[in-house]
Amino acid sequence: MTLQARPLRLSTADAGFEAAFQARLHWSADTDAQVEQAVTDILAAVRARGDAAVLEFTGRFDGLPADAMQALELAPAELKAAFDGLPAAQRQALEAAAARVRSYHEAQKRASGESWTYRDADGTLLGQKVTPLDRVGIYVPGGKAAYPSSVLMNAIPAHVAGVGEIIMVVPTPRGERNPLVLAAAHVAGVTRAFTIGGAQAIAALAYGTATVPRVDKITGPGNAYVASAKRRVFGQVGIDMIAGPSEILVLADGSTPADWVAMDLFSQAEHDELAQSILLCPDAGYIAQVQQAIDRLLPELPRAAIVAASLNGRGALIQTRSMDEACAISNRIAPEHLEIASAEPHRWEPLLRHAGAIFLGGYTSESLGDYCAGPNHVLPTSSTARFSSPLGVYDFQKRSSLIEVSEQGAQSLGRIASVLAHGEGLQAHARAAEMRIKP
Ligand code: HSO
Ligand code: ZN
Repeated sequence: MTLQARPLRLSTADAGFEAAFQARLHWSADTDAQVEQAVTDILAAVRARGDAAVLEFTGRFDGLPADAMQALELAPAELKAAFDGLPAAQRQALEAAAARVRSYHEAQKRASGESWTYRDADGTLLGQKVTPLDRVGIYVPGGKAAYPSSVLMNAIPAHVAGVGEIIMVVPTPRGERNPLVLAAAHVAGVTRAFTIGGAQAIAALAYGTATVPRVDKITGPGNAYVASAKRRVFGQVGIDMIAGPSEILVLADGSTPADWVAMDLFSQAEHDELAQSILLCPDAGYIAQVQQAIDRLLPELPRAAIVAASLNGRGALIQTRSMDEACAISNRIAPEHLEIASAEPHRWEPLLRHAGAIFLGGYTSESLGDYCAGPNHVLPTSSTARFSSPLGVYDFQKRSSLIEVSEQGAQSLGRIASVLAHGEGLQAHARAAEMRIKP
């Protein structure tokens, strides 16, 4: 049987457009009650019994029996050996990608990650002091979604931010280690690494055990158990975000070869049956060309079945009345990745307000952003680009306010504070301010 991928064809001029469009966008992050219960039990067990519980779950879920946690720690020398053992082309590609990701995040730090102060006319000093987190945990999925590129994207901004210790956890079911993941950890500056995963790894990082140090924040993607555990430990530790399936939206004016666009739609579809790939274009003839390219190119892909499931279940090729209308619809979708496959990308970019990352022009394949352009590939999904941002240096820093009131400042500020404190009925506040006012 030959596989077919037929994304839903819609036109904004059709009467049924709105309902069909809404139905296609809908995605629910509802978690399964069974997953929730299992995670509750795992978190409680690790909290109560530490290493012993982590070892037990790792044996049960990953088939990795060990009688001491030390057996599940990867020494820095093992990470380095994994790197040294790679073919030269892979070593060079990892290093080249890491260097670009590092310089992008260094620029990000210079632009918005530095401390600042200013002085009022009365000599009062005000400012903000930026401090890196002491210790962070990075979750790296095993198996199907083991991405060395994600190790770089999580660990490098932490390193650039100046985080003291970066603890990586990665499940290795039946002891199968992914050498590229370990090598990426070496390149990205991971401090310690453990071959543990699932909710038990999140619990170990959040609560700490005798062996796994307790971290201040946990970042990185994971399956439903990991996502649920991250939600539950939030508050005790920071978390980055809860990522949904990958998404790509291509806004096309017909000037980019249809094959390129078809392959870009495939590139996110191949991540997951639930990934979403959408094309918005005013030209019906071009949309037909993209569908033909899909038909022709799909059978060549090893992951054709996943791509077809994703495109048939969640994909869409949408004809709009104009490029302006395409931009308006894109803003409603707020996609994770937005490609402007246009001869005039800078004409449309100012109209685009909500997207995790914007790729301008026909040469800018989203795939380059996934690996090596420089910006982070951990991006807000499921419309959360309306209010959140890519993972960045700022996620590994926090800010403290700085206030130094001068003798003169204490006079004028004291009078304002005193009035407001009396208004709130807080006497001690009022007096603390008044005591510093000279009679
Ligand atoms: N596109 C993914 C990241 C990734 N792609 C890793 C390839 N490897 C984030 O949505
Ligand atoms: Zn990708």
